[in-house]
Amino acid sequence: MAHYPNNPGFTYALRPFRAEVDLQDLELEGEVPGDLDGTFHRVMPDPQFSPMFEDDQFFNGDGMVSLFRFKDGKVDFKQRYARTDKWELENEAGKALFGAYRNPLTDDPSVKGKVRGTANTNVIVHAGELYALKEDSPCFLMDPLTLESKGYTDFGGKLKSQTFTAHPKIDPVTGNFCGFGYATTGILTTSMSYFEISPTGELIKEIEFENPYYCMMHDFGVTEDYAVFPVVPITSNWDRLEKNMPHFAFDTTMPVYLGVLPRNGESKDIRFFKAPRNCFASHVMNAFNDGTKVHFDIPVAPNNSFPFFPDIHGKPFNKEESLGFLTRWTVDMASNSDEFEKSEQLSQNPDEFPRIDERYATQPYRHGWELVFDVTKPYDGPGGAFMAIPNTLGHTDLATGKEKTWYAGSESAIQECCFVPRSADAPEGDGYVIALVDNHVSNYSDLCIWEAQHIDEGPIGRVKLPFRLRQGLHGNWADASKLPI
Ligand code: V55
Ligand code: FE
Repeated sequence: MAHYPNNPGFTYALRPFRAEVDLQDLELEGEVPGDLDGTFHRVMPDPQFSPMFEDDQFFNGDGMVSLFRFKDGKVDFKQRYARTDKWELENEAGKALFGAYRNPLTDDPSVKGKVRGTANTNVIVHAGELYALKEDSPCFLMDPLTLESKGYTDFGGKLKSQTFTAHPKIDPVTGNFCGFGYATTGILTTSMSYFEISPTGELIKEIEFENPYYCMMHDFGVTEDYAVFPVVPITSNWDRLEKNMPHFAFDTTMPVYLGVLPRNGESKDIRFFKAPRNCFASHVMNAFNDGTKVHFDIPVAPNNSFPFFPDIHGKPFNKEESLGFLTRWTVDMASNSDEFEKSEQLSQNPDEFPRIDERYATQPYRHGWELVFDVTKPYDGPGGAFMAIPNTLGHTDLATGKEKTWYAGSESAIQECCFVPRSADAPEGDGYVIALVDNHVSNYSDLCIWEAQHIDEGPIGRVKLPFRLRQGLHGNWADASKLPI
């Protein structure tokens, strides 16, 4: 009998969910805007079987994709596993065959050489397909409406990169899907690739280059003219994998860089600018350029934010230093200096999971939304908090510097939010913000809806699930015009 590990990674708020679901016409409360016509897809790691190792990483779970379909004031719900090669092989065997996170040395010999991807990090509609993404593997395709799995794609044999980021950007001017891969030629390698995929799904460019050192490059920035790569020392090596230590570890002694590549350039054009100090950074809010000056907005913490990726020199996790604040890094491609021009803190609240009005991706912009960790507020969930809880939603007006927040209460955590424009041509930031709010005591999740610029007034409506979902990662709204209907 397979029992999940009896530890905080698999119990209480993180108990696996594992159920595929079909529900028509979810219960609604308050106002659910009747003219919203589109989909919200999101994904959570949700291990199909008990993992091989008790201390398995949250990031190692199989991707379970949820779909909220909004139309005519009603919301339907569907949930399916991304039936990756890994999922199929393990489903056939009735047990886990793949071992530790990013460590093929720990796999059952029967799956040697198989794609280890879980498609558990982000889901986004492009060219009529749902791309289900995990940064260590190729792009996995699903049907956006039925959630039927279609398998991995290499874009007709054209994409050289063996890996595909979970944090692509869609250029609102060209409609191109901008992505990258790291460790593109094999695990732990420093090879990188920047690529663009047309609105009809054709690979139209790929630029390969080298990173200064191997690191978890989880997200990046795209501006009108440049692709921007944060090099942060969440690193690894073969010795760690041979000893079955956690794949990644944080190194406080290594430099942080910002790599900038002209989108119309070639490998040799990349420049790496050195940050003023070592720091942790993960999710990018937005980036834009003013001529050769490149602005890159990202929550930055003075130290490691991931307790499950230990300090490489063995220092204990520092909860206070793990909190990040939205920061603007500026570098100049015309400068002779290889250092940052400026680093400016933009937020007073510890935040992560930044989002924008995606119609302003790559462009100067005004509005950002994020999850805030208000550590001054209590948490009354079962099992207690072993990490800071994203208990508050935030809105940052970058024009005025004003911030608004909404606290979810002591029993709840908020999942990553998503901006939905009121209409295709509404001004920037005019619309709604949606996010799952999980009550860890009553064990229900509501997909809450806020007026995007008045989140402090609380949700205007709730789409109610008859259960609580597991903590997830990322998701996106797709207008009906983008769906294969
Ligand atoms: C992240 C998440 C991942 C992963 C690597 O948030 C980095 C960061 C859900 O999987 O594999
Ligand atoms: Fe992410």
